[in-house]
Amino acid sequence: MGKALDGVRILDFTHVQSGPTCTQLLAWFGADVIKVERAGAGDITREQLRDIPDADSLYFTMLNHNKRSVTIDTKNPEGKLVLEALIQKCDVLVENFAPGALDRMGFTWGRIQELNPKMIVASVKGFGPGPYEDCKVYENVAQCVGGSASTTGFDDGPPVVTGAQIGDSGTGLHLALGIVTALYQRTMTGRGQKVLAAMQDGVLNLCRVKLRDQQRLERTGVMKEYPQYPNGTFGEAVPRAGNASGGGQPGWILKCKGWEHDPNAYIYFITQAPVWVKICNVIGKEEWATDPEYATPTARLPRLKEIFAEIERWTMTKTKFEAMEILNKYDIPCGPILSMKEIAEDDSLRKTGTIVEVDHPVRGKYLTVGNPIKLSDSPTDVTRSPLLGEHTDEVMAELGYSREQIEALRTAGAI
Ligand code: CAO
Repeated sequence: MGKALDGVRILDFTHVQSGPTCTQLLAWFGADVIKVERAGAGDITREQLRDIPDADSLYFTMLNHNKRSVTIDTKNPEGKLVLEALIQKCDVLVENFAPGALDRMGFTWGRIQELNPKMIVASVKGFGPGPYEDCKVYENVAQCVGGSASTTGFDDGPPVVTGAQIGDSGTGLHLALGIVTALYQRTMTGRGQKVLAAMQDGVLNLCRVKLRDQQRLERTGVMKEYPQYPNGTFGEAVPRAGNASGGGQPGWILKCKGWEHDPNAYIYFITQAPVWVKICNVIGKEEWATDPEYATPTARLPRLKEIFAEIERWTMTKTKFEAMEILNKYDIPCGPILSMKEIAEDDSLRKTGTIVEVDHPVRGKYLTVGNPIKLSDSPTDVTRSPLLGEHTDEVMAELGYSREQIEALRTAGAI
């Protein structure tokens, strides 16, 4: 079966995490992704956080599946010519260099358009146009400036960054959508365009509900589903809400059997209004189902701490999996806190291709996260990440270079 993006050629000038997550997705959908790296060095993540000497790190391998790697020194005049040939052959150039780096290399938007007016140039930057547009940005900086850190954690503690890489992988995902959208528009206009995904914007997009709450707070001075209500105080800005649900159905993380020695023996429990009576029955508080102090969502809001404490008395008598099984029978929304170890060993995730085992010639077998987006007519086969420059000769030959020319460029340090 063909792939959704068969025939689309991506000039992948990305490094570290945000850009590579984007181009990996495009590769999984069938695009031919040609990753350009510096000879002898390559993407810096090849050697970051190494767990096996001389093998490409998991950081690199897990972000660069299904791609080809070519080495080009794009500051070498002859290397620049090779890059120009690639620009003419490809549909999309994706980059996440520090602001201005592509221009300094000589590949301005104007120059790229001269070479290929159909080229889509897609960039991840830390910030959009404005006072910080020239700044370099990494994941946690994006989480801090995008509203995530100030709204994550507990009220009595400092701002907290989340383990989910919403700044890098999240922005990569935004950029991928921008690219396929621009490719679609190009089918009608015949023209390329610039696509920009700023990490601050991407994080803020994922923190949309917190900007909602900021405006609710300004209007009413209180948010009744927040743990600060009814006894705490609200300031001028959305406070950190601990484990409270971001939506209209109150939830919290509760201890389960074994919590004293297992840091993940917890369950997320949602007191969804339509199943309130069932919750009361399960935890043995049948009287709450009809008691006007507890029977309606509004009546419960000032009592959430007490209610969750009572539910926790029940969850502590069950393991998180036992609790999940019982609660699901009654359609009570909940979820065990799964450790990475449990996720890695989860058979159902392996069956769906969400967790994939990959074989690598240097590091051997390792686990990765497969394509989280499943297309019924474009299934994903995850193949290993390329070795540095593994496809240089192959791609150069496709560009029309002879064996002798390739060797001469290599001797000149251009590839
Ligand atoms: N040949 C020759 N030179 C090359 C090259 C190649 N194949 N590939 C890259 N280079 C050069 C660049 O041209 C740049 O040179 P100049 O500084 O002289 O212009 C240089 O390598 C370094 O690029 P960089 O500034 O992007 O890299 P850095 O390690 O200093 O910064 C980062 C890294 C991520 C902070 C920065 O790239 C950035 O802010 N990117 C945008 C935001 C982003 O994506 N952040 C998330 C990264 S994932 O956590």
